[in-house]
Amino acid sequence: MTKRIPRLGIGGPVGSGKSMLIEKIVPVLAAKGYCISIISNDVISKEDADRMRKNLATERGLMPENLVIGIATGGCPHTAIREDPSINISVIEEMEEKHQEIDMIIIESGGDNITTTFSPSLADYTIYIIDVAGGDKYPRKGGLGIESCDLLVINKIDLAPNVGADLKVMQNDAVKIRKEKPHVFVNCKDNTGIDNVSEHIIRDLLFDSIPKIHEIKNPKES
Ligand SMILES: Nc1nc2c(ncn2[C@@H]2O[C@H](COP(=O)(O)OP(=O)(O)OP(=O)(O)O)[C@@H](O)[C@H]2O)c(=O)[nH]1
Ligand SMILES: [Mg+2]
Repeated sequence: MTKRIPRLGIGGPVGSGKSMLIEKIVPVLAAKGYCISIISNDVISKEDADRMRKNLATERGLMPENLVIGIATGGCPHTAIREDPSINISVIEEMEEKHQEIDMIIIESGGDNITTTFSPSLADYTIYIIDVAGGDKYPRKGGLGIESCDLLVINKIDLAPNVGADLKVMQNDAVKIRKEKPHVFVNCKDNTGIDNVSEHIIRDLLFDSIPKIHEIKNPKES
């Protein structure tokens, strides 16, 4: 009997940093011995999958090349991860048949709107990633993606001064709208917050104990 491999869904608006977040968390998880597979959805290209395969597999050997798969959905990104996730599920089932050594499958959604969510039949744990360049109003405007995901990532905090985004406002609004559910501030360029995101995944999706769980704090918390 094949085991069900844990599935992490990553969604968010176009260009918010979904692929770059994956490129940052995979090395952390690979260093801890996890075997990761990536499925990257896009509307008409497989560019992100090709880029991640090159960066993570071909050049750094962090995973086998055949464990990075691109899907060109041809339609609305949320359709392929929520209304009819059958293409993704059939790819995952094939991976489960052939590669029982995989510890986790990451599914990147195509860039979409703030109501994007994953079907529970596709993803077991979900991250929604926004970036500060959209303005500090973003968390309080809500939307199913922001409200219902297991972990909200607020990315590109290095750009906050350039766009006049107040991270404290974003933090307060994220707490208000998500109640006790967590959020993490991230800068994918310098790895701020990446260990924190990885710890959430290891603890809450893979259910592994981390030898030393740091207190989970956001960078701008005083
Ligand atoms: N300054 C800054 N740029 C970032 C950060 N994270 C990602 N970027 C840049 O943002 C752009 C988009 O990043 P991607 O990872 O391709 O975003 P994406 O969400 O996968 O994009 P789509 O899949 O096309 O929707 C790239 O040029 C990245 O280099 C960050 O933390 N800070
Ligand atoms: Mg991408």
